[in-house]
This record gives sequence, C-alpha cells and structure tokens, in this order.
Amino acid sequence: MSLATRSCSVFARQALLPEGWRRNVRLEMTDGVFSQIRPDALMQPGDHCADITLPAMPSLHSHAFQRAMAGLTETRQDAADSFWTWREQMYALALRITPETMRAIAAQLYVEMLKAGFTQVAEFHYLHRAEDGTAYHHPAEMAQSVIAGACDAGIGITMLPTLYRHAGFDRPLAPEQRRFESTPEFIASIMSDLDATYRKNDRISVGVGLHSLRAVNREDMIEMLSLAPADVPVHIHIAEQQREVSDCVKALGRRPVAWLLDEVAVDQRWCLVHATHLEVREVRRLAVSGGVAGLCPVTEANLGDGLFPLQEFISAGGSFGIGTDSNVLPSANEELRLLEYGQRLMRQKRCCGLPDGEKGSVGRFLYDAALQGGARACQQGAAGLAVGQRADLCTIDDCALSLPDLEGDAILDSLVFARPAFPVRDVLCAGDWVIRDGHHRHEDAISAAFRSAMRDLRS
Ligand code: NGQ
Ligand code: ZN
Repeated sequence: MSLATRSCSVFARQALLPEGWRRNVRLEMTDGVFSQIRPDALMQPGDHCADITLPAMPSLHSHAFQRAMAGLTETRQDAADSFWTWREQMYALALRITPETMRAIAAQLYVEMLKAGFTQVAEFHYLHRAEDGTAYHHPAEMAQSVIAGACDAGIGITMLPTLYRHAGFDRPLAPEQRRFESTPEFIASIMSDLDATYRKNDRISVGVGLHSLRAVNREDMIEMLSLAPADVPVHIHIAEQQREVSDCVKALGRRPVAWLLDEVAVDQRWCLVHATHLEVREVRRLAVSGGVAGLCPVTEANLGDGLFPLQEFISAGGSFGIGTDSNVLPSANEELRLLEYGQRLMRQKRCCGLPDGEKGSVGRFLYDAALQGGARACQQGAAGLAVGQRADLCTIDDCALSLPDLEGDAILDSLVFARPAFPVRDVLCAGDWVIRDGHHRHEDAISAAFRSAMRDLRS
C-alpha cells in the first residue's frame, strides 16, 4: 500500500525568498517540504493565492507554562519588586501545573503563536517532576505534555529538556524549585525517550538546555554535554540580570559569558539566551563564536533585565534570534519592534538595527537576521522559503498593511513598526494550513480547554 502524497501550492504576488523579494512566485509543497519555488511564474488552477508571502519566524525561547500568568504579575507588592520577586510568583505557578493543564496551556499558547507568525518554538523545559518533587513514572511525562500541546496546535517544536540542579552557584535547590531537580543522566534519559518516540516526526526535534550558570556547575555541564548527542542544539540562560553577573564574578571569578566562552567550546550549536550584560570583549568573542544570542525583548522589558548591545554585536558579525520567553505577549513584530526601540531610546538615535556603516531597511535586516538565528538555534537548517526546507510560511493581505501597494522591504517596515500585531491571514506549517483566514480549526476547543484548565489552576 502506498501512502498518498500531500501537496499544495501557493501563488504570491510578492514573496521574500532567500535571494530577496520576488514577484509572482509559485511555491509547491510536497509531503511537508518545498518541492519547487519559481518567481515570475503564472498562477495555476488550485493555487492558494496571496498578496504577500513571508517565511515564518521561530521563537527560539519559550516557557509555555508561564503563559498561565500573563498579566497576573503587574501589581506592585513591594517597592523592591524585581526579576527576583517575579520569580517567586513564577515558582508558585510552577508548583501547580499538572500534565493535563500543561497540555492545555501549551496548546492555547501555540495557537496564539501561530497566529502571531511563529511556526517553530524552542521550549526550554525544566518542569520535570511531580508537584511533591518525586519523579513521574515516565520522566518525560511533562515534556510529552508540552509536545502534545504542540501537536494539538500543529506548531513545530524543538524540545529542550533542561538541566537544573542548584538554586545559585552551588547552593542547594529551594523547596519551591523541587519540580526542576535533575541530573545529567535524568535529562539524557528524557532526551533519548523523546528522540525514540518522535524521530520520524518532521515537526518535533530534541536538544538540550542548561538552565543557567547559577543552576548548573561546570562538572554537570561537561557531563551533560558529553551525554547529549553531539549535533543537538544547546541553550543556556546567561547574563540576564546585573546581580547574576556580580554573583558569577564572586563565585567563578569571571563574568558569565566570558566564563562560558573560556570553559566550553561555544559554537553554532549554542544559543545564549538573553546575554544582556556584556562587556565589549564579550560582545566580540560571542559574535565570532557562532553562538546565537537568544533575545527576548518583550520579556526582558517586562522583567527589567536591561538592553542588549545589538549594534555592537551585529557589527561584529554576531547572530541573534528572538524568543517569546515568558509568553506575556507572544508576537513576532512586537519582539522586533521593542528590540529596535530599546536601542533607539538608549542611544537617542534612529534606525539602530543594522551593522555599522550599512544602509537599508531596519525591518528587513531584523526580520532576516532573526529568521536565520532562530532557524539555527532550533536546528532547522537554512531558514526561509527554499526547496528542501520544511514548508512553513505565512501570508499577508495587502489591505492588512499600514498603507496600500507597499513593495519589498517597505512591507517589513510596515509590519514591524506600523502594525499592532502581525496581521497574518494564513499560516502553513510542514505543509499543513494551520491558520486559515486568521483562524485555527480547533481554536474554540483549545480555548475552552485552556479556560477550564486556568479555572482549575486558580481555584
Ligand atoms: C525561567 N526566566 O527559568 O523561567 C527564568 C527565570 C531564573 C527568565 N530568565 C528563572 N526570563 O532565571 O532563575
Ligand atoms: Zn527563559
């Protein structure tokens, strides 16, 4: 018995291909990958027609469960409210998530992400254990719940089971962190379990997370890296808060990024999430290492982290991608806009998001760069609309832009700077239309399950 091939085709008046904007582009998809892409083509019967077609963005950093506290941590409880007090609220939430609520929250978030222009998410997952801190019968239970939510929505996921062992530079875990407790062997067993289950699924891949230099010491890091397959992505939170930097200098004698670059071979597999607080030398060293800076401007603003030295980093050839992190507001254009506006406010200049000496569209540079860096961090190979790549894209109507008849890079500038949200009409992920006319076919059921899970959680 032969399996039927799945195929579809899109005809776009304008499409952003790896070589640049092209007109009248016909894209054919077979079994979830692009099989043919032709500019200056004729429309054919059965083509799905679009004014504008863009490659979809990856979110290279997400904690799905934190979607369940979006908007709930904006009340001042103490004059000294900070990242560290927010974290206590996050721990309280983490203690209440069950495998069932995890799936419902993840599915809701991922539908929202698809509508916001993302088709791939890297989940930095460390909620491994049951509420009382004991291991689940299947250690991958919670990771499987997140993946089940991704399957409900139809988004691609890079699952990163994350090693978390200390409360801070060799201090033992606090009771409220008991669900995160893990050893390198424990994480490796989750990874191999997931790999065996999902190896053939083109939307699911597995990498590894190291929570932070606070939560993972050198010895455990080296052991984790030796147990993980040699080619998988490695993500780590780093240098997000000033206090983390000073604690690191006290404990390890060096700043976090400098320490990491000295102690392990950071290369293209690595994603350094946040990397907010860098000295000039760390900026240059990280840029040439090939590691991706995982920038999460919305969450970094929400948590009061600081501003990443974007212009210095991209001028030194550094790669970056964007992550929705705490998922307080999952939005591809909001992340890029805030990234750029943070730089403008800091420097009191305009059009900062381009390497020194270059001219051109900021929207285009940021979109392209985040696409490349995100694809690398999620191990998706080359980014963009190209033959052989997984068939992911989003379509946008001309009338959804801020002005009529925009062409080329002006489209991206309109999307990034002049639209409140990413106005996607249809989204294709691995050859399936997951969003059509702005809707997901299961959105009502997914939203009802989410609302009921949230009521359970808060009762
Ligand atoms: C997290 N989130 O693991 O969810 C962290 C907070 C920590 C961000 N850093 C916890 N944005 O870093 O210790
Ligand atoms: Zn994070």
